[in-house]
Amino acid sequence: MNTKIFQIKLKQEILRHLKYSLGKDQGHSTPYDWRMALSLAMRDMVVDPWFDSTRKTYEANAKRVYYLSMEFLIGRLIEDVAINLGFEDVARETMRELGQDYSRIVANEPDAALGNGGLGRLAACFLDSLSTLGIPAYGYGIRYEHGLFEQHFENGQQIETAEGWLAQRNVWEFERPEVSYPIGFGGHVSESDGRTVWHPAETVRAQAYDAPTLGWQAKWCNTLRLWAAKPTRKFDLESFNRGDFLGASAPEALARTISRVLYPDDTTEIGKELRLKQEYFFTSASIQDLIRRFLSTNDDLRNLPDKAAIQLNDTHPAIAGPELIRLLTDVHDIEIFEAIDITRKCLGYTNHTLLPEALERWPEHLFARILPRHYRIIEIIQDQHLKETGSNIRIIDHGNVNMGELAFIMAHHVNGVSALHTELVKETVFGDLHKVYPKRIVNETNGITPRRWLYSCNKPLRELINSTIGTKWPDNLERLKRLAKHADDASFQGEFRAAKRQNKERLISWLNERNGVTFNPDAMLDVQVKRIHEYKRQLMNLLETIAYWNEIKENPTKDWTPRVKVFGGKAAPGYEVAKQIIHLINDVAKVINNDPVTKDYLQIIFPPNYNVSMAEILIPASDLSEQISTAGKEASGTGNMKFALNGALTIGTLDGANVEIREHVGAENFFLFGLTASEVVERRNEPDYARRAIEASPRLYRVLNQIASGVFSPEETHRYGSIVQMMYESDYFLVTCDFDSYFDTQRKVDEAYKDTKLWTKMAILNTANVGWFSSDRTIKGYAKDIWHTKSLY
Ligand code: 4GP
Repeated sequence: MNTKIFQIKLKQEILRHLKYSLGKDQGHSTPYDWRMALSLAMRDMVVDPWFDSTRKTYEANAKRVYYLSMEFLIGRLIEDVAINLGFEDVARETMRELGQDYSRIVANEPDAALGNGGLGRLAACFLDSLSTLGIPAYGYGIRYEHGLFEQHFENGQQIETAEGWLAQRNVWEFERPEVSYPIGFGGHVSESDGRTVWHPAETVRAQAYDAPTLGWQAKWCNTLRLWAAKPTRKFDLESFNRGDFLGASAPEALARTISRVLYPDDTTEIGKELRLKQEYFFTSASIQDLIRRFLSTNDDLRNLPDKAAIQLNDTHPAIAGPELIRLLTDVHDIEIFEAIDITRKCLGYTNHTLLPEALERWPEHLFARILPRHYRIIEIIQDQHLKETGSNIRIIDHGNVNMGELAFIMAHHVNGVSALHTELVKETVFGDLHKVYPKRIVNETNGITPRRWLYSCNKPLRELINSTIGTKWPDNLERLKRLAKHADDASFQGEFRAAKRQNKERLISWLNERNGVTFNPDAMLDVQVKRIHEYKRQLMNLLETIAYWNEIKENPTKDWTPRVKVFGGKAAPGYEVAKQIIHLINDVAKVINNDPVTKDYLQIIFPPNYNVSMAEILIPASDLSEQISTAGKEASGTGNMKFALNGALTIGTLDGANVEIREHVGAENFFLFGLTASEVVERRNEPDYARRAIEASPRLYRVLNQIASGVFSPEETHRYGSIVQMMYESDYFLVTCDFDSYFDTQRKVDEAYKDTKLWTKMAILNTANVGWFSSDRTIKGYAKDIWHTKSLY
């Protein structure tokens, strides 16, 4: 369609929605109304590609991917949809004609934050790639009323408040009251006439809400189907008439509890029962739904594996195995061992972490009480596994039901998310099972969608790339390699730097407006954004910052490289050490940012409430990417890929996907430091390794003393005593052992930054060489190795 005509049509549609969908007069419309009207007009344009894709899938009776995930960290959608439809400029211009500022309207959209971090964002990138590649797929998850908590700082400490994305209408979704399934909990199991029957004590309904997920250039569109919990009995009129108003609404309130909040990860003190119910709730609904879809065009459930590839995003939906077996046997009369076999052919399982505390285990008594039928099925799966393999690895062990073992035993493939992580999965968490099933574990290194993480979030660089190598790269990211030959070219370098500068200026005005903070755009922007966790070592970054501050103070006239250190991230509400680290960062920032001697060289910024939208502003502006986890602990990382793609250099350990990023960009374009995964394991066996490392490092010793003596917390000198003590006495994540190597490497970073030409060349070579980390490549890997699905166009 000609752009002008398109613009006229879009304008008409926006005005029509304003009037007829929102009931608003143009003269009295608020920015909210305009955003809704624009979004609804855009949503209409997605419906045809969506229907076409569904129709083609049914016509081909094609195999579908079902991606089951407790988390989808989606972020905002207006821009995403606009770029996929190819009408970003039209939308901007149309809004301008209507007297509205498109950028402001877009920025008003709340983030759909239905996830905690990497795992949830990966699921969102995968939806994007599945649609871009034309692979029929459903994302299945929970429509939480409250997404990830909002973070505020009060006196430097994290305060959490409930997030409320659904307080405003979620325009992208279609409510499906007619698609709902009963989900049972508790009760007992009986046998009659050779049939096993589960009689749940409590039942809720899972009701579907569908959001179309559009691919690049709108060639394909899949569905994200999220389940909301509803009561089976709406309202207790009898109680109401008796005057018991609260009691009358109890069934609804109780049912809704299940889809009310996203659990923050990393905590152990969770409402275990509710979390287990959440997992079963969305998994059961999804399995019932995919069986119904299969049976609408096929008759024999024995063929389900030809039509359904079910991917478990971590163990959270691991109950899918027993649930599918239950439905196949109890409802569809398939013999149980055959049902186990069919189920295994459908399931794949992705592991995302080696942290032992993150591997889900349910107390046996709790599990058996909530899911008595599944408990029995798991006993049968376990018996079969023990008999057939001679292995002694049990699913039910020491009073726990181990979801990792269950997922492993019930999946035809198990994958890790980076080459190193996959090897460690084979050696550690699933070492014994790997020996029994040596072909089961495969690697699928993570990826990121270049549509959101470059094309949309970094317009200056996008334009430069387009004008240098053409416009075919967003769905073929390895084409960025063509930039490499311009890496030394002075004029290209100048434009590359100008793009970075524009992004920094955008960040400055955003920070200024939001937090009243600004920074020197010539300074190196050094960024660590991710969940706050001891293994990610924000603490080491901070200790190094203090050491650098000390050096500058001692010799203030030296030619220091100015740095702005940005931290961003949330700590799980129950994770005390992580919360203390946040407090310490804010305390240190207060002192350093007010030091007149160092202020031209060093600044710390910690904007609260890091989320997807903040990442989209921060990452394109960054010069240095901090990927400094203890080797062997970060399964992959995906932030590392986003930074490199946007031309930031990495300072990092040989951990997760850093290893592969370094291979792709070249060792000379990556700042490596620290112990390797195997050295970490060895070092932990050495007696008193932390104390010895501190004693060997006068710099570190001094920094720890400063913290311990209250330099950064004069009002409460012992505030961080326990952190310092932990550094001396345990330091499980080896901050002390890697500190000197990290500090020295940071000084090499300083030197490199001074050499503008060299730095720019390295940055260009990062962008040029990380095309392999597109999630399109990752999804092609899953499709070929695990799902055996094809693109339908
Ligand atoms: C994360 C891992 O910590 C991260 O390394 C990885 O890139 C990401 O999954 C995606 O695979 N894990 C989680 C989690 O977010 O909740 O376990």
